[in-house]
Amino acid sequence: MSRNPAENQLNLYKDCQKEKTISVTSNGAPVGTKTATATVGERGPVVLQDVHFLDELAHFDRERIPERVVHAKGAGAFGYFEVTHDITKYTSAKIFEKIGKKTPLAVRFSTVGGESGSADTARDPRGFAVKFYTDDGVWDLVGNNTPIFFIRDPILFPSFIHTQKRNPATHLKDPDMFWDFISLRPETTHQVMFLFSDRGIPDGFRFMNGYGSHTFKMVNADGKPVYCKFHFKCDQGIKNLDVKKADDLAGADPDYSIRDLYNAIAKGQYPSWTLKIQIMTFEQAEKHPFNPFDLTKVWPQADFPLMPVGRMVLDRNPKNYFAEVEQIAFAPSHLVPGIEPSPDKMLQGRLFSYADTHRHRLGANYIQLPVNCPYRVKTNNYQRDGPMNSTDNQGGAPNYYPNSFGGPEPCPFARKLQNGNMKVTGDVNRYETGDSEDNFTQPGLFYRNVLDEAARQRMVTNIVNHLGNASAFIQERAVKNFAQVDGDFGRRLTEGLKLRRTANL
Ligand code: HDE
Repeated sequence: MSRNPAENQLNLYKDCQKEKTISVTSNGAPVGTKTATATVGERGPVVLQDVHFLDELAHFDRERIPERVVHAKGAGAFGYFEVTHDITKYTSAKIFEKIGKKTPLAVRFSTVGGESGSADTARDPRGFAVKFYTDDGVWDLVGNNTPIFFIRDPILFPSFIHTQKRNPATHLKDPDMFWDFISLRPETTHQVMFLFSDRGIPDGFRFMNGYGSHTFKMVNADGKPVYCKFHFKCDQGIKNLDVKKADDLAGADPDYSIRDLYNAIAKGQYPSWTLKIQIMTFEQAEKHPFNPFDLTKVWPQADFPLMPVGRMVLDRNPKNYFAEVEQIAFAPSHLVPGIEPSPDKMLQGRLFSYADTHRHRLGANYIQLPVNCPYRVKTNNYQRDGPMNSTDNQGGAPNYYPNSFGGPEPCPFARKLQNGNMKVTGDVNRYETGDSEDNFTQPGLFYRNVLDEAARQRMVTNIVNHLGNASAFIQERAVKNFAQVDGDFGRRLTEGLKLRRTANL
């Protein structure tokens, strides 16, 4: 029987072994037996001096690190990015230095709400996180397969995520929690429609686009900034799963997407994406009819056309899942000269959250782990010590700045680019954003222009089947919001929910 590369991994490993290896203890001493504990007599008890046994259990007891609070289930892969078009007039980031330049990278795709053992085919956004190991340090673009998000103020994120997770009493997913929050925060409408459309269940990880989603800032060698958005367009084309197939797979093969990616790469069918950017000048941003830093909106491509930049290819599977995927740590704060954050409040919130969660999940020295470290540069800085420091701790170099003893000096070129003049004025306040921005114009365009009639109907059915499980007053409030997108949308939902109720009687 022919087996696919994932099924056959252990045989492939065995075939590569040239000679037998000797098993040793964690302190490197050869092990005499792996199959018997040391006991008093044949029937026990076990003696405390069997330190090898104790060490095995103690290590086993600590095998799991906390799973990611969101995006816990995912798959990783490695590859490269190659520049195909010159964008040096916008950015001096070394990764985009010249056409043909290749930069190694790591990627992690994920679902968002489910735990580490949950089904890959859930209706959920997909994480699309890319780590570029550039000549100027690590740059992480930590995006999703959607160009927008549910909320526009980061203070709402913990609550929003709680509503997508389990009810604290029942430990079940709870449609009331989900739709209560969604319907109370109408800025979620655009992303919710995307989620319940066909693209809400991509066919694995190879057939979806990726988006940096936020507005970022690019700075060129003269220090001139522009705003930009990043889009990874899938070269394989878009493929989604229909609801029935996704449900079947959730039972029959909950690891469908991980398996699909692993086998494609192992068979040499390397997936690739074309990186494109949209550019908005500061002057255009001033005049733009809506807030260009609002993450619930797209920048219309007619006004801000997509420009090709390069190609991302994934051509290597992880050699060890824990070392290279579970421990990989992406952070929007991992930026390099030439790429900076915009004022987007959501991005600003994320600048804190990721490195913070890594310090909790992996420890203060998470960046020293091989998959995370900026291995293409020498890390000379003034950070020292901390748990699990696994380097030479920068030897005898001075650990304070300024110093007179040859410690690392700041780089004038980076100074020119980083955190250049940015004029900000305004009163410090807590500005409510739920209704202050337009919540329904772009969802209306999505409903009428992006979806065709069949896709519209599928989205309505998907929403009815999910929303129908929520309390009646929440259903009503949600439909009121959707009706503001388009009257026809509201009517269809009302009708669908009515039919569903009648059928259940
Ligand atoms: Fe995340 N998000 N997020 N997120 N996110 C995490 O960081 C957070 C948001 C995204 O494969 C966490 O390392 C806040 C938008 C991806 O390892 C955490 C806010 C987008 C991944 C976190 C957001 C994302 C994460 C959990 C609102 C798309 C998985 C584990 C301000 C543009 C990365 C971790 C991987 C993971 C916080 C919103 C994408 C808790 C506070 C918007 C792809 O730090």
